[in-house]
Amino acid sequence: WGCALTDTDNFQIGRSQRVVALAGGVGGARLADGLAQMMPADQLTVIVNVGDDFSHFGLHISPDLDTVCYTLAQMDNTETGWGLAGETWHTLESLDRLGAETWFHLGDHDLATHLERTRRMQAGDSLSQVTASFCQHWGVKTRVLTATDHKVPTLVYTNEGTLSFQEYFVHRQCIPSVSGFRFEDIEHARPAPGVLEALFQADLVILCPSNPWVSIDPILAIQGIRKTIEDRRRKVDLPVVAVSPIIAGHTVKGPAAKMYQEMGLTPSALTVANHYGSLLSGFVMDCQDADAEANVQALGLKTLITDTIMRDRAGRKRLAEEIMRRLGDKR
Ligand code: FO1
Repeated sequence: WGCALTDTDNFQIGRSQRVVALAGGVGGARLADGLAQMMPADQLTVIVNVGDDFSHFGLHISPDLDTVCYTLAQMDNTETGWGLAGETWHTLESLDRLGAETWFHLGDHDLATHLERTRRMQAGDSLSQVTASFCQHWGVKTRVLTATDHKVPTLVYTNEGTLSFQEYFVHRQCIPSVSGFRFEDIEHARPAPGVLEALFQADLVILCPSNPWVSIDPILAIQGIRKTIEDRRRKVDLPVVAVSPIIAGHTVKGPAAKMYQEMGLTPSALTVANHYGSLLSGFVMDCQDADAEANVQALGLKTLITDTIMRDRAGRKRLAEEIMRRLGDKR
């Protein structure tokens, strides 16, 4: 599989290394967990995509927030990457008997999250407030921020019409051919409390190996977020590192490579590096893509070539340590 791994045991996190990670679903949650394993909790902030959020059975569902928090709380179902370990499905079975929609699998324990989040938001709490409270109850010490408290549902333009994200991703299993995306009402969205402050104070920003189109772009598109990162890149040479979610033309999980193909772009680590353009100072790619290193460096990027597949919690931590050690400084 991976390439010869450098030893990272002697790596010590820099004292003032405040890290901000931008994350979407499974890949993002896993690297966030790797970072959380190796950093003091008060030095790591994870900003999470909310474009996948939707209302289902009248419940406000935030899949990426739940995936990140469940993973950081070590409560996650490690096979699927989403939902809870040890889940039961009695409610779903009863819904099925009622002829209700069951394409989106809501587990009995997971339902508590959606019920309580919905109740609190209907009582006037923001998604940020609910997230902070849930993290406390789940014992998540890392700061998890919603990218925005505004509803910015991702719409997917496909050959079967414009689909909501979960309709495309789960109900249609990513089969329709994609031609574009829209983050609805994004022009009215503002960064959630703490987001810009975290970016202003960051010593390193990491774009996790999530889907660039529908997990990272929806965060960067929120007013002020991309600009703040770019300003600090220019003014204080802030290191901004992306981890390619595409390895040898494919993803470990999810439709990112298929989306690139359908958008007329070659799915590759180089394409991902170009996707983020001037935002980056560094790029992490898998050893299977080592042949593309020179082309990525030609974009002016520092590169880290390593085994980017996170097979277990130790693998997540190793990748996080390598990124911090090799690309974490301004040098
Ligand atoms: N993904 C699926 O492929 N099938 C499901 O039935 C499903 C249910 C589900 C329930 C709660 C939750 O938080 C996530 C869930 N996901 C499911 C994953 C979700 O669609 C994706 O994690 C994100 O939206 C994309 O990263």
